[in-house]
Amino acid sequence: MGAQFITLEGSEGAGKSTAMACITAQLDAWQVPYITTREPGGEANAERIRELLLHSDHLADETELLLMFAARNEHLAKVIRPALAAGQWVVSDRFVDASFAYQGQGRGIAWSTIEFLERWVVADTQPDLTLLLDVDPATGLQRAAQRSDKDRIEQEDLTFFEQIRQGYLQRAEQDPGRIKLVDANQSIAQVQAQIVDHMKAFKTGLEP
Ligand code: Z5A
Repeated sequence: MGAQFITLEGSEGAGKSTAMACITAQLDAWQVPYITTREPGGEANAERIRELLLHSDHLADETELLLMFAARNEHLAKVIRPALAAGQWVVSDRFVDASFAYQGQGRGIAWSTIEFLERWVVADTQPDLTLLLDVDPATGLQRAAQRSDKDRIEQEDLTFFEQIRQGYLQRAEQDPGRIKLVDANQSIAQVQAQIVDHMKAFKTGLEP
């Protein structure tokens, strides 16, 4: 069983942090070597770009998209590809699907533009499994409201996060083999049970 690339996606307040803990507990149980990482960020230069992305006063939508891919390129070159090549599984909190959902559906940038960047930057380093936490945007925003300091993207309104959800669902429809939907409106225990089921099914699919 070779190293696998797993990504976690979802809109605001979907519960990614909780889900990440559940995924790593499963990997620990299987005793596979892995690293966890995140986007935007996951590498020194990419983390500096993250700062710019989340805490600048204003960014043009196109700049936002290009910075996401600039950070992703650093992340892929210095963290993701070397880890996979060394036999480590990689679990990333967000990856390229987020660009389609946020910059594509949310900001209104043509998917064909993002697909071009995806072909160039991501190339064949596509995730093997993506768990998409799908939550009703109003519920997600309510959960996230518990957080005190919202970054630039988190300050967007409900309509924006409804678009994000549609973007993610459209992506899932295009690639149902890779992107597995998790109903994140349910309780934490139920969400975790769904994640474990998807992980087990994924591993079974890898076995000879
Ligand atoms: N972004 C982008 O635009 N384009 C891109 O290409 C990429 C990213 C890669 C930073 O991401 C921003 O970058 C993000 C998208 C954009 N902006 N937004 N919005 P981030 O992943 O670092 O930030 P985040 O989206 O704000 O996620 P988060 O803080 O890591 O996690 P979360 O999923 O929103 O939620 P959480 O912290 O795990 O949970 C929120 C609360 O809900 C917490 O109190 C939990 O205990 C609670 N919770 C969780 N699950 C449940 C259930 N099932 N029931 C009840 N309560 C729950």
